[in-house]
Amino acid sequence: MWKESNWAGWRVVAKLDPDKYIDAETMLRVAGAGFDAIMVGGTQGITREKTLKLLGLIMQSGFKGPVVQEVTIAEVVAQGNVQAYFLPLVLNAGDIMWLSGMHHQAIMRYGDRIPWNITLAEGYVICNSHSAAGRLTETRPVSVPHARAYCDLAENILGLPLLYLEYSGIFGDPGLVETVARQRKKIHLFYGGGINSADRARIMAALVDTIVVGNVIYENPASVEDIVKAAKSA
Ligand code: 1GP
Repeated sequence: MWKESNWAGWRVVAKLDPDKYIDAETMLRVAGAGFDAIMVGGTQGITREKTLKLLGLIMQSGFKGPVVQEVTIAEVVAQGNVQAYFLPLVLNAGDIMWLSGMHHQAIMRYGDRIPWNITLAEGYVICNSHSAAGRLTETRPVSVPHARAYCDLAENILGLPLLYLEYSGIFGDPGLVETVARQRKKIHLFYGGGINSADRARIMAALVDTIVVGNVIYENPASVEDIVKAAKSA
């Protein structure tokens, strides 16, 4: 497992999608905005070529922090080009492939070559069932009691280091996020979804350990510095 000291202090992370076009100016803006890390990953249209191209752009941008890959397809692993691999286990997946099946297959195939010391398992709860990830993994809507139970499952049964509340594309329910945050003992909480303003960043960053910022980087790059500042001061 990738050592906690490498990532537990992150407050705000940029998530860049290999399937989305990013221009050099935006990339420079992201590099200088103060993000604690860049996570590369997405749900649709992910290929090795696109992933390596994006990693090349990040390298050219001069970003100083860690760059990690969230692996959703075992065949697309950016060997040697990232500091760590984040492996999502979708706890509320309707299709067990996304909970453990893909992981099992990948280990069967690449077991000897997996650098476990730089991998990190993430318990994912996909709260937006209409998002691309929600549709792909066949999740159902998540109520507050369900979210609490998934947190218990992640922390007390599976012993995962990290739980990611994923609203991808929409701003989540701060009540649900707060309930999970209050109930957990020590599992690290990521929140992602719909953070497109400093206010939203402040609200969620006050509740969780780390917020993840995605779409707004492409839709309104001029706002990222304020979002990062807000997250860090929350
Ligand atoms: C997506 O959680 C991230 O995986 C961020 O979501 O794109 O809605 O910011 P947004």
